[in-house]
Amino acid sequence: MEVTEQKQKQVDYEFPKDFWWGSSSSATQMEGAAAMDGKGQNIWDYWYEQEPNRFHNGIGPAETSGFYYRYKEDIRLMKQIGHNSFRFSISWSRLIPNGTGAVNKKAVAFYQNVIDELLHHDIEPFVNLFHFDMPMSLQEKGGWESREVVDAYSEYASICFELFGDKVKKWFTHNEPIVPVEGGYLYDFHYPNVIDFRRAVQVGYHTQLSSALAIQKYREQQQNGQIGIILNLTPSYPRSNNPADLEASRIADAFFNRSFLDPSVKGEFPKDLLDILREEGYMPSYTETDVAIIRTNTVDLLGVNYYQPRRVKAKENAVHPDAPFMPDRFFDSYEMPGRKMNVHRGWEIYEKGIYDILINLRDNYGNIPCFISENGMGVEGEEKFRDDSGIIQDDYRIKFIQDHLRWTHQALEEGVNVRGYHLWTFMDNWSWMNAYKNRYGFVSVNLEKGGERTVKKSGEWIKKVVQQNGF
Ligand code: BGP
Repeated sequence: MEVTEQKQKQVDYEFPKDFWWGSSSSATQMEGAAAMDGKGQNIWDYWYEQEPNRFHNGIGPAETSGFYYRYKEDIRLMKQIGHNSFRFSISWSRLIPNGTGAVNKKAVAFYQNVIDELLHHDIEPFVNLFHFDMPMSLQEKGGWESREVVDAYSEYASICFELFGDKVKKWFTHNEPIVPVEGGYLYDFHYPNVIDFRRAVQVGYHTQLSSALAIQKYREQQQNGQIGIILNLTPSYPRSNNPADLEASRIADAFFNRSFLDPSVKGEFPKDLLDILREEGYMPSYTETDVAIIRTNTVDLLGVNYYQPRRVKAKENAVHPDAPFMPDRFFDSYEMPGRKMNVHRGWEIYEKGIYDILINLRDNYGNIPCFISENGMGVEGEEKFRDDSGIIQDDYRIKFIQDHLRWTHQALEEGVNVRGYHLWTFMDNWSWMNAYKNRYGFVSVNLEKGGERTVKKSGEWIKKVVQQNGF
């Protein structure tokens, strides 16, 4: 009786038994050792060599957070703060330095050690195959624009399943596949810094095809695990219910969400997106055989990344007839007055977005098994929150997580098949052009002190949440 009362008082939001608690990360952002032990260059290593000025404070991907050397200490800390699962990615250019051909034995040993170490601590490895890091030798062959590179990826995926599939039972083909399309081929924030809608469409289509091919390979190997994809399903909220705003949001959603969500879960691209591509003359080159592969190889499991909403409105001004074709031809972004902000990162906070995504998956995507694979709060200058005892007092992050977990819990109560919550990220890491500007971790990485790890207040807090399976 007493115990029940105490439990009731402690936990207002109880999560299902076996809920996945943990965090997510990526190879380029945390391994470091970018030129060590035979790793080949990827597009980040190369781009940094060419234009170091494009990275915050000129810090490149060479020595990010040092997980390559310190993985044992880091995994111990994961255990300490209660993780039962952890997502990382394999660096394609570490495993297969030229993208195809010889496998790097030192890389095999490293990933094997990481997997063993996680399992030793009862932390389930969730392994992602591609997190923005195309091997440079394959970028030189056209990257995702090239059908040959799609085959190279499917070969790489197959090698990963053979090497690690006996122990890894959760696989992901891509993280946020729309981002390299946007960054590399539309808006100039990833290498190869192309701005060309036609090429962007080809890249997107080939990426989706590569995912389906990897799924096919995985099923052929019959390893009794699950394979999925991780998508940033940022909802597109219209400014108003005016039909022009609604239309703007529908089209933004087709370009940025349903473009990967529909083929990944349903095996087909959204009709309204295809209509636009056909009408405007931007269909990618494809074969019926490949389309059939996409149709039949859909995911078992979906990872949902959510940080902030996208708000859109109808175009304020007509587009110049000679302007190059861009998705933004159909909508403008909209800053909602009175919106709540994470002032430390300049992103809106809208917790209910996480619920809206989950309900959409329940109602329109067959209630597919899913989990929150990234959510988190970036903070610039977080060192200022370190107190005299050396701990970062990140109460704002605890509040952010609580508020998103409440909506996740609500979705669970309403029957959504949501299986877990992973924070971005375990420890502060390097982030693409922003380098170490925004900190996200449960654990701080003090760059001034040789990367010293210290658990933040949020790390202590999550430990309790996991112990109680709720808060
Ligand atoms: C997500 C990516 C992560 C990470 C995060 C934070 O979209 O999947 O890799 O970069 O964004 O980004 P930033 O450091 O730019 O705030």
